Amino acid sequence: MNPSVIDHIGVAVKSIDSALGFWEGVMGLKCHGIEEVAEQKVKTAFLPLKDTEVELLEPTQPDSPVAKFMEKSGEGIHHLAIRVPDVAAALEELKAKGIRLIDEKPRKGAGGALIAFIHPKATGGILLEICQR
Ligand code: CMX
Repeated sequence: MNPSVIDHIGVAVKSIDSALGFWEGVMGLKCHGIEEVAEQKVKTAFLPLKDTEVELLEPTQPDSPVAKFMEKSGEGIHHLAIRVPDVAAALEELKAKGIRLIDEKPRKGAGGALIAFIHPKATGGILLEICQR
């Protein structure tokens, strides 16, 4: 697997514009672009912080996974993303260990990364993303 760093922490928000008031206006982070990931029905904003980033996630549709998450848990930390050198190889390793996956194959995430999600039931309650840049 060879995990290296926490690539980003995903934070579910109702509105990226409002959330930036805090993350930029108060915390002094800088948003490096807003991108829509149509397949996931979310708009994302990345705010780099040294070797890692905060990713704000705003749902674009009521049936978005992030909208469903907020219905249940409200705004807050949604997922943790750990960087690996090879997502496909990491998925094979996880499959061989019988770990419950959400994505069986790598797919394209925001910022051109290759990503895959591991089910929270397999990780002790955290939605975990592995991410290759
Ligand atoms: N963190 C921790 N637990 C979570 C969770 C999250 N973000 N989202 C759901 N869960 C838990 C639920 O609380 C629920 O637990 P219980 O059974 O104990 O109540 C369980 O997982 C099942 O959740 P659910 O509400 O029934 O929802 P679904 O099964 O429909 O979907 C999940 C859950 C994780 C499979 C789905 O949200 C998913 O596929 N997520 C991955 C994709 C995603 O989140 N994309 C957005 C980010 C896009 C990006 O960064 O590019």
